[in-house]
Amino acid sequence: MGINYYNKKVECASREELDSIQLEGLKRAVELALNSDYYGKKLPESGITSSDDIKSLDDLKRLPFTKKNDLRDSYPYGFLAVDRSDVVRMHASSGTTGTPTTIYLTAEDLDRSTEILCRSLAGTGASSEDVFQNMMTYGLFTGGIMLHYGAEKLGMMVIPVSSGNTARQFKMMKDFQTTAIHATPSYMLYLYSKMEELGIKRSDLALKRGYVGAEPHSEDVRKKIENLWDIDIYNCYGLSEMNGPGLAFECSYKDGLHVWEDSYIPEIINPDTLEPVKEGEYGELVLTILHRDAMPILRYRTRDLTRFIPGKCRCGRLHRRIDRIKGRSDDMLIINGVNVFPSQIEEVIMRMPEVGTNYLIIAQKSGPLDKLIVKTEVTKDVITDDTRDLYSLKARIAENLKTSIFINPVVELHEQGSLPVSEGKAKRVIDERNE
Ligand code: DLL
Repeated sequence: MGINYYNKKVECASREELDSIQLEGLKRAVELALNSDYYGKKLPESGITSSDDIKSLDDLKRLPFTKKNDLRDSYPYGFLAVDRSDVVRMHASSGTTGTPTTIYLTAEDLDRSTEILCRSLAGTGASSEDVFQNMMTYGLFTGGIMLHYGAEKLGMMVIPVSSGNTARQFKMMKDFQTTAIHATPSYMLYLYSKMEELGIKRSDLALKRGYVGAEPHSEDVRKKIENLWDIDIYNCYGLSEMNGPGLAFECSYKDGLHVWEDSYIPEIINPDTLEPVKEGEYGELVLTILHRDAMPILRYRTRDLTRFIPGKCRCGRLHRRIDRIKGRSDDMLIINGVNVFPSQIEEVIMRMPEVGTNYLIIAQKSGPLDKLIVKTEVTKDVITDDTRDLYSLKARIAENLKTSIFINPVVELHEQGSLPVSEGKAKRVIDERNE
């Protein structure tokens, strides 16, 4: 397999080189952070008054964690570390409730962020030969415009179509012979389910690869998308507080997501004890951004659950890899006392060929007990006149789920295309118990 680098020097840096880049970056981030109202007060409480207090990477542990609420409470400018006039871009989180969290970038910050996206895309084999259709929402959300910049700088021809309008997406894919797509995994599945209805044949399209992110998805969903579309799918992770997509990205080996360690320091902690977990164990990802002068954030608790993948990747990059996000520490459902992650349910159902491209998980109260309802779409050929087939499929799905999550769910089967779809991130879990 050919390996493509965009910035070989940094991508193939040795561990010692990466450690030294990180130490310099951390010192710089701390120095700048002290200029902000928030860290100007917060860091001295931990005995940090200048970057000279950071002598080794071990000193990271002396820094306080930062949480989403800290960002909210300091809205709008409490984390700003440079003059407002040096800021060229802001973004805001996609949160639907309360005060948004915002980020700021200088022109240099934006260049650095764009550069790591070039590395991420090039690492999957993308080049100026590609026509890149960006189906992520443009606007305050980082998903659209940030990856747009990376793709454009790499020389891909970018179609900034944004999300939604499935018929137009297909028209552009066909007319411009799009070779690469960026979309949520749920939208990639939805798009496929609409292809026939919109009169498009796979052979009309030139698609080769897709970048998916912005929402949790299992390995089985990746395989499903790859098989349906007959393309390569790469996982792209990020969050708005850390400049959005691509802070961790799969290379052509698709064996975990490399975190660009010259720009971020990743830690994985036990969310209860706040101590690091053992190498290879799951915990909460904590990130420190090193290359954003306008707004450093130190030790940000992402709430995302993952683990470091031990060992080295075959691609030669030593930037550590995280596993695909298993879920968020705050999206776990507790059903009659049993912890269930939506990702466990997805894994089971998406492995079954009869299951279609969309599903919905609902938790309800049933008297004093909890009830878990799993609604899944099924493929067209499953719907026959013989209801016995449907009963047996329902029973098999319930049985498979029971084996994995230790709970007996109520399974409902729905026709392809009948469950709700959202334009941005899929909303697949509805907890009606507290409404
Ligand atoms: O979703 C940034 C992004 C855009 C990433 C496009 C990738 C592609 P937020 O709206 O702030 O930013 O949401 C961040 O989405 O904390 C995760 O819980 C989840 N998430 C993002 N990417 C992945 C992924 C963008 N590849 C939150 N796998 C994060 C699983 C993901 N979850």
